[in-house]
Amino acid sequence: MEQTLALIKPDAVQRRLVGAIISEIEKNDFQIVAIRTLKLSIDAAKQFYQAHRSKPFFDSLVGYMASGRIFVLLLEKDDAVEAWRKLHGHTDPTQAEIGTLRQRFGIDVQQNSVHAADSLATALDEINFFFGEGQ
Ligand code: IDP
Ligand code: MG
Repeated sequence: MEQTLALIKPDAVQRRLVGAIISEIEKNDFQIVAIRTLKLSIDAAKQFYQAHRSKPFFDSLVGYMASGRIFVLLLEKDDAVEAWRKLHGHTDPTQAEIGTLRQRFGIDVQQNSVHAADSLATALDEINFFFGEGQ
């Protein structure tokens, strides 16, 4: 069974949307096989988003991701990576398909409520980042 990594970002946790988002995850037939909650340090947020380090929004993104508690979920389903990206929707909530989590819950292009690993390789890296040895 394929696995992927999901984050519920600070904007959604702060607005008490954790239950609603987990409910959608379960309705869409994902199995939640691990879950943890934490507040990222600035350094950890920088490391997690290092692929975006040269983007103009990097410092703002890191500050936002370290601004409050997040939830980290390890999800399992056939085709989990693709299925979770489809459910979470376009980066910009105003462009996200109707019914996707970002369309329903996202505030703006930065505070878009959820994160999905973008490939099988990234999923493995991100799962290791949050659930690997030493965590
Ligand atoms: P994704 O999360 O849909 O894969 P990415 O382009 O990988 O989008 O960007 C990672 C995260 O960085 C986004 O989810 C969002 O929180 C933030 N972000 C992306 N583009 C912008 C932007 O133009 N302004 C501010 N934040 C952005
Ligand atoms: Mg991405």
